[in-house]
Amino acid sequence: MLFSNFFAPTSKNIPADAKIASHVLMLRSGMISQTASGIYCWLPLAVRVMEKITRIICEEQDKIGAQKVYFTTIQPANLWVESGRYDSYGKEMLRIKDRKDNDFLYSPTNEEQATDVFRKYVKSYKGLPQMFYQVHWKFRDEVRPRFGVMRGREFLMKDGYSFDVDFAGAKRTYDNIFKSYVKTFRRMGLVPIPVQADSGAIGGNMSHEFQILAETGESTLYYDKKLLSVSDGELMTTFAVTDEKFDPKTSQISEKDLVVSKGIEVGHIFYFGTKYSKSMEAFVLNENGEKIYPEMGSYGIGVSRLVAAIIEASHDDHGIIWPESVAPFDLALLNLHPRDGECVAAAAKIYGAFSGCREVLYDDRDVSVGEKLADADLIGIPWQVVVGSKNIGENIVELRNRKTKEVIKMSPENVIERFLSKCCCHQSC
Ligand code: P5A
Repeated sequence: MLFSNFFAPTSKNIPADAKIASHVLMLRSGMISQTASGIYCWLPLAVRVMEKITRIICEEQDKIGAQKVYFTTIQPANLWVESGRYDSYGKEMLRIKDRKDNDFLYSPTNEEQATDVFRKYVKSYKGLPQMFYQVHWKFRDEVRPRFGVMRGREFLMKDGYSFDVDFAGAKRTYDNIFKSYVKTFRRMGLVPIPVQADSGAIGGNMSHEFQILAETGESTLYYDKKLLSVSDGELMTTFAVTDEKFDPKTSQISEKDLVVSKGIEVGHIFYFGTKYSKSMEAFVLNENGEKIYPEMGSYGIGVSRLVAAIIEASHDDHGIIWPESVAPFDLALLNLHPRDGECVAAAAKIYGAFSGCREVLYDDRDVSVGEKLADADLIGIPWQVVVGSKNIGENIVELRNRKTKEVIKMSPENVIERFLSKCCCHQSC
């Protein structure tokens, strides 16, 4: 992609309500554009990141047998009347009427709809277990939308719903999801802290939040410092709670191991038994022809929030530092002197060699060296290949690491070789 054609409207005028790094950096780098309070358009850089995040999530979901669907963003109100949540959900729900005066709503979550699809088609215990997930937009009319996409009103969520024949099955599913979430967040370069949580409006009696540590987080976490070094299996039993639940008198964490930090909730999982299957009469028949109500759970990841959360966890004074797995591009190619024929030829050669194999943002703009370097640091692509007049006479370019700031001088051919040897796209490269 040529930067001169790329729609990343970088900006220096940041509104005063942008108070945290991720909000400021997303606006400065032209990732998002606000359209109303808590409602944002997602521009190309942000979409590239969100799609990488989505892909990691979907791969990990598919591995544990969850099946991707699309429920709808608009639901009929009667499903929520059946579950009893139509009134209790309150003002966070955006209520809509169609032309025939029927009541609808914009999905804040989809437990009812998942239960409805299930009950229409699964009639026997042989159809269990079952697990669906989607990555879809939600709307919650939050009292205080803030911090940009971190707490939006419209936001993208991965939401999953499981149906099991009994508690033992539901617990197995819950544990599998738990482990899969740990892997999912780690693949994004994050350190997830699972926290025992309340289940709030979703209901139920077993629930974990997945938090990542960040000074700007809205949650206060109390956790055992062992959490940062235990194995994935032990994570579930090592102790962490949010402030609402922390009581120093009954705490299982010894004083010397206790750490108090701020966190961002990037995921939340719930086991709620037969709450929805019973209220919505979603039952199957067992071997003896008796009714059983499936044991359910629901599992959420804040996909759009993750874009901001990853920035909170990984940035410096100059801008964003994307982990490679979610970076909008693999490489930033900076031609510092676009009027110098040798530089143009070298940059074109490198760009051409990666075509179709590596995602490269080629800064071919006729702007100052300072602006190019500053924009590259702001946008935060993990590797920068810098082509400049001084070095190119000796057939040298600089490979810079955005995170470590390490600079390695090498020939354009070596840069090409280095990145293509990691390539697994099965093309002719
Ligand atoms: C679980 C899946 C649920 O809605 N129902 C379906 C359950 N859980 S949750 O905790 O309410 O939300 C799941 C994750 O979505 C993110 N999130 C948000 N992101 C941005 N803006 C918001 N206003 C917002 N609300 C929730 C969080 O990451 C949360 O963990």
